[in-house]
Amino acid sequence: MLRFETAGESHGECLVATLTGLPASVPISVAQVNRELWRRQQGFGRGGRMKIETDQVEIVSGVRHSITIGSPVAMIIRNKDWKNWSNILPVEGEGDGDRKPVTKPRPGHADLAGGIKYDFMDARYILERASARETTSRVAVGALCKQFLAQFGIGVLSHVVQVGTAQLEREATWQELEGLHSREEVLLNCVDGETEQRMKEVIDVAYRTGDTVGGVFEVVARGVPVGLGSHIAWDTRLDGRLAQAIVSMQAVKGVEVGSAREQAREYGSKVQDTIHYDKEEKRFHRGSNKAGGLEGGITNGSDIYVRGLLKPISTLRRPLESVDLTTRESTAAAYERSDIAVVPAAGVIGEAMVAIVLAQALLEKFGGDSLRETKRNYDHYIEQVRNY
Ligand code: EPS
Repeated sequence: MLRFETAGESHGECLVATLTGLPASVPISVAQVNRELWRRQQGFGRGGRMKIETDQVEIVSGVRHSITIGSPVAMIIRNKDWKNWSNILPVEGEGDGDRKPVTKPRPGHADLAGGIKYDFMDARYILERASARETTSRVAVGALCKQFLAQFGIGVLSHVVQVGTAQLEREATWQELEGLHSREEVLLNCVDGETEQRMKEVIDVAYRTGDTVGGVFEVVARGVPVGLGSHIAWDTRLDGRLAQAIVSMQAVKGVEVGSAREQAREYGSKVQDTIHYDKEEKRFHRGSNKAGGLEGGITNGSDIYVRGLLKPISTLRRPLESVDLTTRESTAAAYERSDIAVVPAAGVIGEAMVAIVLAQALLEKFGGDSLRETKRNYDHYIEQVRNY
């Protein structure tokens, strides 16, 4: 079983992640993890925090001489901002700083529901963990899973298809996504320059008006073999597991597998991917990929397409109406520093989540304590599929 956990708070000492169950001898590059962390920090619409932080991973166990050794991989990413908060959020005692209590919960944030649930009048204790800063840990874990998946020729990439009302009106090619991945400057991670400018304009309006804006990102996984996940039970269906992974992301309110929204409007004859057989090459292929690479909760060998639908983030410079937890009087919701739009970053986090779920599904199917063993099992299965 491949499993991961994260810990850490937005303004605490560091973010932490552990990943247990990667086979031994998977080559690991720390630079590749850092590259993914850098990508998560990019995008027009990010707030002041990203100027403070330069997220860098420290791997403290599980990797030696650039390979996994089978033991849990533990990682730390330090918050540079901690130096400004160590007096405000000390582990023991009161500290000598202002406690900065948050008593004006933001509509749409975890502040109020979390405050009631955990019985705190200070939403600080809730927002510190609810913050999307936690996704730094997820991206670090995803970066390890990507390096594992690469051993099987599987790649996971993303792009932004919508910011507010500005929408990409065409499909992106895999080569275009690779091009985005290697860019040294990220605007909005959209494959079409003109659409990207329109997306930027939508965010400009939000900047000017003290508002925020959401959007849609798409994650594509290529090279995934037929047969991951299973139709046999609700919790083995891989589309369901991917959906859970995507909707677990902060600010994500919806998920789409393949062209689900379009399919809901069409007749059945228009939306299935017809089946064909090439007798020379002795293999099945499809007339289209509207299913997004998944049928019956099983990967079908086509590319996987998953989209995440992000609401606009809930910290607004022009705050909405709320109620003060101490006085119970109407008040404007709390505002500190925040982001305006985070769709490109969410795409990078979505890649990490998809990579984690695929790595789990792959290991469930092929097992193995060492990469050599997993590969042997994988190769035998691929041979069986070829002879089907
Ligand atoms: C951050 C995500 C956002 C940022 C945060 C860093 O968190 P949230 O989901 O709470 O809005 O705003 O930075 C701050 C809270 C801050 O101090 O500026 C991230 O992705 O790293």
